[in-house]
Amino acid sequence: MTRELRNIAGIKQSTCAYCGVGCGVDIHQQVSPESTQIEAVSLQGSQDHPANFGRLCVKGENLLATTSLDDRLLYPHIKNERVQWSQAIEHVANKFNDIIAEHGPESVAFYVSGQLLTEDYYLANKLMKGYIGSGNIETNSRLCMSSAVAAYKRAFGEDVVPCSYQDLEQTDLIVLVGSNAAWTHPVLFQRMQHAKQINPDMKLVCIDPRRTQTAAMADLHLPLKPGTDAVFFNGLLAFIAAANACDSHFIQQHSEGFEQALASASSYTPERVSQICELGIEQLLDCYQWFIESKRAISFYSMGINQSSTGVDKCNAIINCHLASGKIGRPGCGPFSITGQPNAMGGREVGGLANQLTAHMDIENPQHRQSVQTFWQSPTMTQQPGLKAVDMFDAIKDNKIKAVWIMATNPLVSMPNRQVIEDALDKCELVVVSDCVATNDTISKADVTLPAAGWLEKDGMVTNSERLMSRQRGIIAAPGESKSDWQIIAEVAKAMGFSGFDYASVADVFREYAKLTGYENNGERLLDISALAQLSDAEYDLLKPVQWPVNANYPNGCAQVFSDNKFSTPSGKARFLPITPQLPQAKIDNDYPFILNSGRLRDQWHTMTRTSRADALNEHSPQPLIHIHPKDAAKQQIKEGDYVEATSRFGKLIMAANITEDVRSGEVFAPIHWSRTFASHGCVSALYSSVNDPISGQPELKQTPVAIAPKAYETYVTIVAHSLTEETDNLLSKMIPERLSADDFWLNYPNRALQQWQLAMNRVPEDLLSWCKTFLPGQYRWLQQIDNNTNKTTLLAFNQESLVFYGQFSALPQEFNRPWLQHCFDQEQLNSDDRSALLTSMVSTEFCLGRQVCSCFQVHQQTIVDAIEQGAASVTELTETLGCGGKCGSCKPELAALLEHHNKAPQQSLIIPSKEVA
Ligand SMILES: Nc1nc2c(c(=O)[nH]1)N[C@H]1C(S)=C(S)[C@@H](COP(=O)(O)OP(=O)(O)OC[C@H]3O[C@@H](n4cnc5c(=O)[nH]c(N)nc54)[C@H](O)[C@@H]3O)O[C@H]1N2
Ligand SMILES: Nc1nc2c(c(=O)[nH]1)N[C@H]1C(S)=C(S)[C@@H](COP(=O)(O)OP(=O)(O)OC[C@H]3O[C@@H](n4cnc5c(=O)[nH]c(N)nc54)[C@H](O)[C@@H]3O)O[C@H]1N2
Ligand code: SF4
Ligand SMILES: [Mo]
Repeated sequence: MTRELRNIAGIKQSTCAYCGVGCGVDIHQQVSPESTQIEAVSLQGSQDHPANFGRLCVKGENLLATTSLDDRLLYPHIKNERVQWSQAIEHVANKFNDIIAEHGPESVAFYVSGQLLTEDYYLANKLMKGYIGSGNIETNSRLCMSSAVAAYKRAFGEDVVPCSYQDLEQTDLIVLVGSNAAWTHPVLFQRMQHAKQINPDMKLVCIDPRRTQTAAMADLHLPLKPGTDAVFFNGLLAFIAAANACDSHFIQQHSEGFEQALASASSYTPERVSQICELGIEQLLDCYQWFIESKRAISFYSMGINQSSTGVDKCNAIINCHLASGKIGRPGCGPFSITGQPNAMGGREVGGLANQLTAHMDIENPQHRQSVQTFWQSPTMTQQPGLKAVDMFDAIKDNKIKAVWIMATNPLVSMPNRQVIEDALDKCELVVVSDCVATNDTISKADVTLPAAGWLEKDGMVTNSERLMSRQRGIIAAPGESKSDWQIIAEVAKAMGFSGFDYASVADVFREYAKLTGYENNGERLLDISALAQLSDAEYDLLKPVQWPVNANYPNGCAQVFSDNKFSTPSGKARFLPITPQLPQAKIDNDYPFILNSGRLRDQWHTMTRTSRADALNEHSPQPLIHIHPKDAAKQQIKEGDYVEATSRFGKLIMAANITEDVRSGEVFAPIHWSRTFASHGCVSALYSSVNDPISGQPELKQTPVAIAPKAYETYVTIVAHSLTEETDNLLSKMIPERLSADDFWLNYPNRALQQWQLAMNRVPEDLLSWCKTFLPGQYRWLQQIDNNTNKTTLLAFNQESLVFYGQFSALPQEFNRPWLQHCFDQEQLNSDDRSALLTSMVSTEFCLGRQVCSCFQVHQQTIVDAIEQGAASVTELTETLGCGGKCGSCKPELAALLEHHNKAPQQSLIIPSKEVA
């Protein structure tokens, strides 16, 4: 086996911290001349990493900026008091032990994350299931992958992703379902684009109610009615059968349940599907026809499928079509569930979900429980699955669970129905949070905070969407007293009195896990990496990316699983599932007549704890916008840029309106990234109910009924201030939210050099100058300009001649020109033209460039439009002229959309515009 990794002096390879694509990154390191510590100087995509072959998206390109020490959690704290590690560990261990002694093992829980590394995850699971003896270890992957996991298990007998990225280059058709890969898995999307260039006959279909950038780049966009995907795929199954396009040999020899599945699907004629899904019949038939005509096809699905109260059925409806047409187990084929988090897959392997054991063993199988207990030589073993995420937080709220340890996730923001989560954490006797940052919403509820080493500082394994295991490498020293999660877990376990947690290194933990995958496996489970159980520390350190299984049969890993058509079910056959499609439980009515959809933006990651640190990533979508169809906006009397309040039965949000035909009428969309840390009313998940899939427990996070209305305030305020000192920064962040009433609005734009706030209030401060001065105590020169015509007051403060504070109060919402203000603050002596322009809000036109489209080269929309008008006719020409799209390529879909919008077809591909459906 070749395990040698290129380890050129000065360059070390690691894996990107973000999405499940799992791109390799080469880090250029050097010894810092000042501190003599190793520092990372620059980074680039690894040319030889099979996930990306050198490519990175914009988030990956900006990874190094996220390792700054601003707002890092550096020391352990109990009740906000800094303590020694020994005190913190003892406190957590004693409290867990006391609560378990009094109330039993089910009274405690861990809530962990697909952003832990495999070794961290493995130990957390081992401690809870085999030592504490409860199944109550749950993970944010419940919100993300659990429907896909359950469906694979139902169909294949095991949670095995049957595809590899190289399949994307060897296929004739990719159907993206509920995936905005252009933004969420950009490097894979670029691979698809590249494959299309090589094979112009290859087709991309995008099934998404919204016209996303992915949809805009597809050959066919099917903007189906939200939640009707199972109808669509039942229809496809019936169509395959009716067209005699079944693979009868596969069905007969290698599968079971076809007849029943077809019986459930046969009434879904194309006409009926077109009616229920609200799709044009021609478009629908095009897609169905392409599927049966294509020798090879991949369904590439993600959150639009999984985050549903019937997500498991939807996944199986997709899998059924692949089984029926024999499009599985061979190159270029398969139902490809794409993972979100960098190590969601690793979590699935080690049994991070409450209803799993470890190494794909079954928690409800007594033999498997015995095997794992024997292997661990552990004192106990949970006899039952633990509580799934929604039930777990309910149990905390009901005081059944009295201690919870949250690692690497921010559930107050990401779980549905925030009020329940907030109540639960308020009531819980002990909330421990391990995180890298000092501030996030969940940390505000913690009794104990434990500083975790983060990306680039910690070592371990991650598995990407195609079962490829890659090393994340600790290259720089962990700051302050932060430690790797596996070390923290092992220390708490030992302090609780358990043996079995003495590991000399992270490689030691990995070897144990690798060995367990082969233990009493007997070929029953494909997840077998036992060939890696003997790695020396040095070999582990140099391990090259490898796809599991990695065992005696596949010593170098295996890209194509199921090529022998043997599945992990008792019969060895794949299973069809009969699917009866259900609509979302979220139903509109007169009070809540719109469906709120939620999802991701290109340059932000989840609750922004990482991406907000990289200024380059904060310009593409600086504020959260709620997308509303023009018809609905007219009906609700909402204009572009108005503040809009969206209210559900569970919560409300306030965001500015973006009126666009990209969403269907009747549906609004909001991004998931803003939390209470960055905005007063930006938390979208708060509006969702706890309704979840009865099999997987995955919450219905794509549909919730809402009412929308414009929201007017007495006064709209912009505040921009220099980050003069930590004190002035803290003053603003603390005082602004405190000064405002619960109904007022505030938004804090992340930026490292400038504090930037937008407020909207119902009470106008009597004396604006004194109001502003309280944010900036000290000797500054203040200027005030009142414009009675426009009802605007502008206040400036200067330190000598340099601008340190800008405040504007207005009776109407104001455009906030960030590049212009930045330009003014950047001057050591503010020139007089800029000063009067600031006082009169006459923004110099050179700064009126619209949104930043390309984050790598900071190219704004107007510049691109100008270039198009001057003749640039393709993405390549735009790149040649302006640079945009020439580095990471994440903005290419937007460039193509701008070209299309300005009447220049971006490529030969036929783009069918989204059809508006009443
Ligand atoms: N930039 C960025 N990339 C990320 C992340 C991030 O935070 N930021 N997070 C990562 C993670 S953890 C995940 S899980 C992935 C998620 O990756 P994706 O699943 O691609 O992302 P989402 O934006 O959540 O949702 C995808 C699409 O589902 C659509 N949708 C909504 N309802 C339906 C429906 O009923 N049917 C269909 N067919 N589609 C529907 C939405 O309109 C949306 O465009 O992204 C990963 N990559
Ligand atoms: N409405 C709605 N809600 C959603 C979704 C949606 O589409 N719509 N998507 C859901 C999905 S798919 C997901 S994956 C979740 C994501 O939601 P979360 O997982 O809650 O969001 P993150 O911001 O990624 O939180 C990760 C936390 O871990 C910390 N962290 C990073 N690295 C480490 C580490 O090495 N160790 C430790 N201890 N901490 C670390 C970060 O600072 C951060 O605070 O949101 C879910 N919620
Ligand atoms: S696609 Fe982007 S975010 Fe995902 S792993 Fe690659 S570089 Fe990181
Ligand atoms: Mo996710």
